[in-house]
Amino acid sequence: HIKEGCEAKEEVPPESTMSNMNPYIECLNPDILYHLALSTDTTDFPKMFGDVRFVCMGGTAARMLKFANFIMKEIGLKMNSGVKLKDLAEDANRYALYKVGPVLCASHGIGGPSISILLHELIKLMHHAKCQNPVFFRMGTSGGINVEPGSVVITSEALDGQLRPVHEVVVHTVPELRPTKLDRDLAQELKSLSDPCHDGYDTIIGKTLCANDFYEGQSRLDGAFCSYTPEKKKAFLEQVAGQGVLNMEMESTAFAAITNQAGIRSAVVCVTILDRLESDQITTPLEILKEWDSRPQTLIARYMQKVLFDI
Ligand code: R2B
Ligand code: URA
Repeated sequence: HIKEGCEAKEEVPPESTMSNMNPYIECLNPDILYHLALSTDTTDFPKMFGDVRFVCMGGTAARMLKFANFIMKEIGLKMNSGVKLKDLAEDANRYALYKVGPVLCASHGIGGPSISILLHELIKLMHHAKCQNPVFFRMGTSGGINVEPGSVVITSEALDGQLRPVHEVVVHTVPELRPTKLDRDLAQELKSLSDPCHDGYDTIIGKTLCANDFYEGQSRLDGAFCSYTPEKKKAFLEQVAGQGVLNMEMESTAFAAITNQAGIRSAVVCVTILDRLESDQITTPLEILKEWDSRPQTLIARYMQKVLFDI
């Protein structure tokens, strides 16, 4: 018989902090995260992913492997140095997934549909792992508008191709418009960690236009087809620049809307690799592009170091 007030406290792990989760997930036994080749019956999610505090996403597997190795050094997981990182989703052959201590790194491919599938599965992963308040980042490349190439843009607001701050999901033939809300404080905090004089490039906050295509969707004149004139292109770019749009890419609305729906703090940080008022083709040498590619990574690493080590 245990005396009142002396009961041994059982350690019950808290539930995940994800909001608005699909109630039917609880009926799945197992839940198969098909595109990550992970399943709740073969992986102990709380044990393997329960300590994740940051989820970083970028377009390609190579960029995310580079980032995972970089962050391993930056957050001082020295015991792992020399260890080859394993792609935890390699069996599915779709996205790459690397874990470095509290940082999960995933490649998302190109466009809204691709990042949307990954986000569904990563948010379920967070939920099954009972993760607490993870912060999500998208780090990528973009086309700048009237912005010096090589600058870093932190997105204040993600707009779709119709300049609406929404991500459209068609459900049963009906378009549902989900708000693309990003965390303002996180964007400001990231910007405060930039140092233009020392970095040698600018880091600016502004709106991002998210297109469903790289060519006509971004008013390029170099696609296989083109249904407008150079004058119309110029007028369009100047119009969106006038509305505060600094860059164009292809995933920010889905990323912002889906993380917002799950109650996850998130930020989009993209380097601009050309000025779309000057050109459409990307002629910058690969070596320079590689260096530019690492700029969003550097900023996000500074943020993680600050949060983890309070420096
Ligand atoms: C930026 O670059 C890719 C297209 O080249 C796309 O994923 C994006 O958002
Ligand atoms: N990514 C895009 O989507 N557009 C660009 O112009 C460059 C990178």
